[in-house]
Amino acid sequence: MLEKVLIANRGEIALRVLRACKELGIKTVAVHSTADRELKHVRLADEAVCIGPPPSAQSYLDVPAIISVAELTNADGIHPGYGFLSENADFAEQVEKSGFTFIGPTAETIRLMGDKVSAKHQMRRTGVPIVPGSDGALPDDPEEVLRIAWEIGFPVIVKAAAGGGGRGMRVVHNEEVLLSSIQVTQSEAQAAFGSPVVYMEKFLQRPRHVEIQVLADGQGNAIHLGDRDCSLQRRHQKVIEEAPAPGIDAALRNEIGQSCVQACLDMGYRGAGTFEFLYEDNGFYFIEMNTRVQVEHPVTEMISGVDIVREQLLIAGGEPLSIKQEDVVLSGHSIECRINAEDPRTFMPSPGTIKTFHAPGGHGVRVDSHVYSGYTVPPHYDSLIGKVITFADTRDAALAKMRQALDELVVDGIRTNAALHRELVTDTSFMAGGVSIHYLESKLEHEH
Ligand code: MV4
Repeated sequence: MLEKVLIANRGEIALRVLRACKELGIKTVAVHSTADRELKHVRLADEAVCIGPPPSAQSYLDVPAIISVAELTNADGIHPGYGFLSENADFAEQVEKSGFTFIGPTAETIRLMGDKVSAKHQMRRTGVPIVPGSDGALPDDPEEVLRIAWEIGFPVIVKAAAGGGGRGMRVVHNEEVLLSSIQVTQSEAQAAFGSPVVYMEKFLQRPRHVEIQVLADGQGNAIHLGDRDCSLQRRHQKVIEEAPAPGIDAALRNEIGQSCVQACLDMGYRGAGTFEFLYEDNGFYFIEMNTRVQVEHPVTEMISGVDIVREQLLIAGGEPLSIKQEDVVLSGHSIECRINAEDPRTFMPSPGTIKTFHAPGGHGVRVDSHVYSGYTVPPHYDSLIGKVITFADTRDAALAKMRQALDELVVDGIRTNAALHRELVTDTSFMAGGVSIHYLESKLEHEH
């Protein structure tokens, strides 16, 4: 079992990891920038070490500094949270080579899933349904590329193999602009990721974003914890997530969950992970896998009763999974609203000092947040200041709880997106369930 964990992150997820460690009797080490001395988890940690100035590149992304602190404090595990170094295979490798446990999959797995072409290959091998497209990277021969595009059928989407999360992709509607679009995407990919490799897929026009949460121990055991719908997003930033995804056939849900479990077993996956799918016309199409804990993990915890971060720590400590698939009972419905420090009109980050903070509460209400009255949101990092999560027997009841929770929430002194959430939880289309990935952006376009 792990005895002391270094938390290589900040904000709400650092606090989330700290709480899970404390509950398991694991000591904690916080590393933080000079801008983050006042973070709640820094105060709660057994030890805290400042690792650099505010810019992430000189603190939360400084691999030698983080590993030095692990050595100095005698930590045995490093939890990367999400963002920052969480999906950096080189970091995972360095952590392990320095004799520490990386709380996540192996560097090899992170690399395999980080390359979207090899990730799709891996899924094809298991039989996880994928978006129809080029079988691997696009070839150089223009004739060949055109043949592939016609076989897929326009519109197509060209994506960087090293991209993901919406970076490095381009929709192509006809043959005339195909080759030039590929060239532009290749140059952008080279500049952004250092690799020009691109692949092609059928462009799905009105899908939903549905993802499956998995846990695997790397010892031959894997389970899934059902799905989440994360379709409500703006510019690839999720705004509201929920579990389960509304209106999905139970047999299909189990089938897709089982195929994700099989993929975990086939690649020897270890840790928590998420399989991302586009869902359209009752079909699931794999696009990417995330090899980290995600912001929206609480909605799955609420409907499954499984503490995902606790499981990450137990798996990293070498414990076999204690939960079998038969033991996983998904019940009720959970919704998460991401509260951001941002301008409600421009969506620009709006850092500053929170004069008053009151978290909502009550039965079925959970708030994952590191902020408090008097806390200053620094301008250097992402603007997430907390997550309001509700859980109830039904989706309608979880929505009703969310309306009440948002009415109770007070964040004074800075601008936030709380008003947008209040509007969304009374939006008729969202309330009906199952809106597409384009819904929020088109609503904002029409109403603002
Ligand atoms: C797509 C797509 C439509 N067709 N792939 C964007 C983020 C990255 N994870 C993949 N993305 C998309 N891939 C095909 N073949 C549409 C998107 C997409 C999207 C996906 C999930 C959530 C929000 C999105 C917003 C715009 C586009």
